[in-house]
Amino acid sequence: MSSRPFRYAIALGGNRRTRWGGPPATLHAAIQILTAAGLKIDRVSPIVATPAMGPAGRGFANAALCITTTLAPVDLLTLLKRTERAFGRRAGRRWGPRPLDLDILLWSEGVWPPGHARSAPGRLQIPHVGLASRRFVLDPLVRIAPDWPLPGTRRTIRQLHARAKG
Ligand code: A4P
Ligand code: MG
Repeated sequence: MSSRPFRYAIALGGNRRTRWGGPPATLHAAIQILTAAGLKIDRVSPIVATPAMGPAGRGFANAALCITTTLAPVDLLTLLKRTERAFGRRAGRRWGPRPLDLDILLWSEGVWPPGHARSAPGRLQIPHVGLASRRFVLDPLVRIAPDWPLPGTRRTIRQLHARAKG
């Protein structure tokens, strides 16, 4: 593991009650638990209510974070998956209802895996594949990282947000 600090943008989403409360309270609790796990939380977006995209049913709460950590991408993903499980997330239908979804959107070093535009299906890929087109990701992210450029393009999050369909 590297000791160099990296910056990441992370997406949070959920549309099920947990023992912490409804989706917004659950996202607040998740941010506290990620802080306790050692991530330095630099910026927190507002928590927004969004209509479900796809077959997930009821509406979601979504948010985004900018963080700093020495964890490499795969180690950060392990921490995020462990946190999802602590909130009752179970492997199941892809895109199904979920108490907590934590996705890595961006990191300071550009793309992951390094030097590859695409990784194998199901394997970690940064930027997240849905980042550029999803309003429920871009709406919170533009509030905290408008000038972050999408690797491999000249476009910023602000520009992607302006182009994303409603
Ligand atoms: N994976 C690959 N790249 C990444 C990354 N950058 N960050 C892999 C996190 N994980 C990544 O993820 C499936 C696999 O993607 C994992 O093995 C991981 O290694 P998952 O979280 O287990 O499954 P998922 O959440 O069902 O898939 P995914 O792709 O995360 O779903 P999405 O794209 O997050 O969509 N509507 C609203 N309004 N708000 C939402 O938040 N979310 C979804 C789920 C659908 N509709 C929604 C929302
Ligand atoms: Mg996910």
